Amino acid sequence: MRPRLTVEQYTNGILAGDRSLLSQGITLVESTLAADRKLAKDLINHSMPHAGHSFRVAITGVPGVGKSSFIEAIGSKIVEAGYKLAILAIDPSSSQSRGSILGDKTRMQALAQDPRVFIRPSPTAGTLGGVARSTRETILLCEAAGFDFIIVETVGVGQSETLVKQMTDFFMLLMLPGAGDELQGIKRGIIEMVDLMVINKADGANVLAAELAAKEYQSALHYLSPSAIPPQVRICSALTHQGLDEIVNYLQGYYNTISDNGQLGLQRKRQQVAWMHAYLQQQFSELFYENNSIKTRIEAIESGVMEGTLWPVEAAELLLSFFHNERKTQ
Ligand SMILES: Nc1nc2c(ncn2[C@@H]2O[C@H](COP(=O)(O)OP(=O)(O)O)[C@@H](O)[C@H]2O)c(=O)[nH]1
Ligand SMILES: [Mg+2]
Repeated sequence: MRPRLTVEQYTNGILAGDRSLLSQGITLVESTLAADRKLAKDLINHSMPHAGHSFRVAITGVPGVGKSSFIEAIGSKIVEAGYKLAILAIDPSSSQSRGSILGDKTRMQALAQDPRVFIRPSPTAGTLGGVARSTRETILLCEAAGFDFIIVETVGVGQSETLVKQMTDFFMLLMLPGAGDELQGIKRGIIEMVDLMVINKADGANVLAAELAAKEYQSALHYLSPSAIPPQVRICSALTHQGLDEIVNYLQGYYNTISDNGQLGLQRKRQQVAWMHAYLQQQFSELFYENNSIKTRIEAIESGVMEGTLWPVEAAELLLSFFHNERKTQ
């Protein structure tokens, strides 16, 4: 077992901007070991008063759209603008093979050597709930360590984006130039979360297609938009850096606007409440499925549902009654 530090040692190190202790602290909050959870909770409690002072930006898009290239390119501009940048990459493929993370690390090498940048690939560890919990807590730790611009990169394939939306201030979707009407297989639910759509790879022979797509998307977004600040479309090239300065400017302007008009504060308060409910749901579900009475009966009841002798609702009610009875006798 690795030697554990005290919560004070972790907190003081993180507040002093010690990157190694920040990394260790993140490993701690990612841990699912019961022995680590208590220390992790204490660490979060100690860090919380020092967190919150950052712009949290989600960047998503299908594999190959250029997220890593884009983040490396825009990352240098963000640090040039005076920010300390943390990049958290949630990559579902990383749990199967470490290949993609290594690939990204090589590409992000230039940025990774900058002392104003902290890059952390987060293994998804199989569960979406795990992503939600440890990424939220990782954001807080990075903020406590003084990082004031946080990028959370996810692969735009579905459910993890909804979770990431709940923990960030700004949602950016990267798209490829071309076929505008079918939205490139991106789910409508994801399109509705967008604050900024960026059409990447607008270089060489792609420029015209990118401009056309931008027009189409802009009018499509216009009809979807439920947010106070209408979502925008921009085109850029992570390769030539064309369009990147404008995107950085837009992000800065957006952050200033939502900080000044109170939207940021309100949005984060709502996210805190949602976090509480998400945590409760997770705890209740654990409590239920770890209950002995449930563990011993669930298979038989599942078979009943499979065979059609029990209706799903009837089966669920039955399990709930076993659960309540067992709790009463405890
Ligand atoms: N032409 C062009 N290629 C790009 C651009 N951005 C990324 N690429 C290339 O697209 C491929 C996928 O990029 P990557 O950043 O790994 O995408 P990710 O999977 O979304 O992280 C790589 O071969 C990049 O070099 C761009 O703006 N223009
Ligand atoms: Mg990538």
